[in-house]
Amino acid sequence: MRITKEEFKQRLARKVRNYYEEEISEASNAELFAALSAIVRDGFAPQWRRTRISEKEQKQKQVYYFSIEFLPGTLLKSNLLNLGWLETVSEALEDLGLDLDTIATAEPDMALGNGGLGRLAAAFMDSLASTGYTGNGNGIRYKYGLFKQKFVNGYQKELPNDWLKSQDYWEVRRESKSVLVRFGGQVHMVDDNGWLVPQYEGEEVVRAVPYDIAIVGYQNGLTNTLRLWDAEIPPEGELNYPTIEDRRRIEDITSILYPDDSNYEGRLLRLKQEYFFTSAGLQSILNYYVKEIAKHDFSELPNYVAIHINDTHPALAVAEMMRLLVDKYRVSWDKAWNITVKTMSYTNHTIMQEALEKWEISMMSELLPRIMQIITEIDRRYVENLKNKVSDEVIERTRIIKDGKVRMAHLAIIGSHSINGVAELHTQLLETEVLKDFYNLYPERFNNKTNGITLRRWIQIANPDLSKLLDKTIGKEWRANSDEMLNFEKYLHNSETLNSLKKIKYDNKVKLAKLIKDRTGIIVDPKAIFDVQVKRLHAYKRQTLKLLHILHLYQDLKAGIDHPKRVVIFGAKAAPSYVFAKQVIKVINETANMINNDPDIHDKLKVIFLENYDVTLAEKIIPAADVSEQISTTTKEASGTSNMKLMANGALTVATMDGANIEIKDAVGEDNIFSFGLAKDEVYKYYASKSYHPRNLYENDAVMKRAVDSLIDGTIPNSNSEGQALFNNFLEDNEQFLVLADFSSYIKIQNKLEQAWAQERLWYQMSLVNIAHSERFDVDKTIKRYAKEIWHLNQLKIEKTK
Ligand code: BZD
Repeated sequence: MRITKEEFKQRLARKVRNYYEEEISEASNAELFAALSAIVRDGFAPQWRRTRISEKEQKQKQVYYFSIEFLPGTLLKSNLLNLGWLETVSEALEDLGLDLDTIATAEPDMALGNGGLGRLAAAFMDSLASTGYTGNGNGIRYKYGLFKQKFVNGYQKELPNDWLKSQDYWEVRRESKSVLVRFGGQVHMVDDNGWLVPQYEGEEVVRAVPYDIAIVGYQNGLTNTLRLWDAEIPPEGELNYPTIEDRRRIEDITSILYPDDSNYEGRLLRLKQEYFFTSAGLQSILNYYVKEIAKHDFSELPNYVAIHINDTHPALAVAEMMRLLVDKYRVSWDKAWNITVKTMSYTNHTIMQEALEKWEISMMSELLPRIMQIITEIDRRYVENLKNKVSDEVIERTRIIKDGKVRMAHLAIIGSHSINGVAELHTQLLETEVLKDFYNLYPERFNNKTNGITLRRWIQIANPDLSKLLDKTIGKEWRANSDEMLNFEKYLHNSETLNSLKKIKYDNKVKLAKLIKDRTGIIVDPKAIFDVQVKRLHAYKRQTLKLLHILHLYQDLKAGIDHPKRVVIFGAKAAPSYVFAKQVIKVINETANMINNDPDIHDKLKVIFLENYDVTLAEKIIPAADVSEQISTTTKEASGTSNMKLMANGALTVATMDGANIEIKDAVGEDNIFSFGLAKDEVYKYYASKSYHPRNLYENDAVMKRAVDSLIDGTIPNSNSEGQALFNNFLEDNEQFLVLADFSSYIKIQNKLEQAWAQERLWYQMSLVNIAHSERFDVDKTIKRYAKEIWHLNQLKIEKTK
């Protein structure tokens, strides 16, 4: 549905009058946002309805993406873009003396995720709709999103993120679709006409109420649904006379998002969350299937439904599906198992041991007694089946239940027909190292799906000037079909284009410099190299290596050795309980303070750690980056996605050969990336032989020693104990992230980068190549591979709106 400027202005005036009895000129920013988002909602409502009707009519197979995190950020501009209204609305507002960007600041950032995993889930939602598939998200409507980060004396403090405090404008409560989820109590199996059915006693009943969020496809008339579940007191009859304590206990289930990324904490409430949204989602899927598709013929289920398990948090889906099919719908175990495996697929996001979920049997039996019985039976049959086929060792290594614990990855793998990693190297490591036994058992289940990013958000919305340059050079087609971006490479020797690229980057840097000044009071020179590392704070991501480089530059400058001007920009949250990560934040903040206030340094080097990195802030930093730091210990970063966003905006990558960095290098060629560091085999050699002795490196390298010593010799004020902690960590025998092992190679590549920076034309040529080849990481390509190779979906036929 098209809209003209005049129509839009009229609608806005009407909404503001209806809602607030005001004229546009009197409305506050928040009121304008409310009115504008209501117009957008009216805009997609008809196609949302039409999509639902078409689904019922066409009965196409649908995928349900189960994820404990979704991190969409804000939705106003992306909904406008996807409706095809962005330009018109932005211009109409300008006519009225208003600014869309200002109005958009009233929208809270929907931070229902920690980092890459949650952001990927949100990108997949946008992409499924935009590529024309019917895909549904299934997750949790957390009352409090990821904490807001503040720095106090250089330390991270966490503040609650009460994002629902102002009304949420995008969700629709669908009470009629509520289901009940049961926890605890006792189960007894009783005979009912020859069928053993569970009888529950003393269990806690929780009502799961869905809130649906529209996911508007990119100018294709399709609108999908992201369904987030809220935990509420059950209706009377299930729980009579609830006390305040009952209410609190139930509401707690969906109260907070666990702020741990790449780490596992075996807490009861987390297990409750996992079962809550998994059970609610599956019940509602099967309700729909029974009503709309095939009554009670479940053998057809895999032809209509695909369920994706995003990391192991929803892995209970395997057991819950069995429970529903066997107990509720009375399908035989063998049939039900066959249906379950054909329906489920699973993505692994990490090879780090500390992130792999393992639940105590005792905890699971108490909270989910029937589910624990079912998992025990799945495990028993698994062992039974493999006896005499493979060695007992392999069985013991791969079975679900081991040493009093339920291994969730094993449940997901045994219960799925597809298991994928998120970048080529990562999948290869799953096959050859981490899940080797499973790969030998089920090689056909393993496949790679390299991650992707929504170019719509990261170029079209975040970088409008670059978008216009692409339109002007290669035409507008790239906006719908990213293959076209490769044509940008034809402009490699076109001076006008290179100059435009330079100007666009400069203008974006001026804007970011202003934001930095507003937020920190620090003035940075937009002519300096903007060197960016934005991602969660984690030892394996090695913000520490960047810190050592900063200290090295500082000492050089103090000693009169010159370097090009550089502004190092960090954005990173640490898990509240992750002591080392918080120590790193403190040391970086104190280092920044020291350098930024040193009159000898002036503006040759600035270090900016921006608070509260989130999707909204990313949209401002990424278009202004010259350099993208992707420096994780090789083998540790499953894929990375900020690497893709930054290259798409023309930043040049400094990269270890880890995760998707390898594929970026492959796409742009080795002359257009700065790669360094240990190779995979060298890393594994260190691990296997336990022969990494960083102290030797440190004693024999004066440059390294000078940087590392500055952590403990009083150079950096106010951070003695934290500096000491970092120092000790770097020098520990067999330190697992190999920071010092990569130090000198990192310094060398940074020197090479400085030389490239001096050759301006060459720099922007490299930048141009990176932009052109970012098409390879378009999430729509990723999603089409999932749709074809894992979920076996067809596109929904829907009339394109006029
Ligand atoms: O997933 C990340 C990986 O570290 C990245 O390499 C990868 O690009 C993305 C997307 O595939 N993993 C996470 O973000 N993990 C978590 O956020 C997480 C959250 C809760 C518990 C465990 C892990």
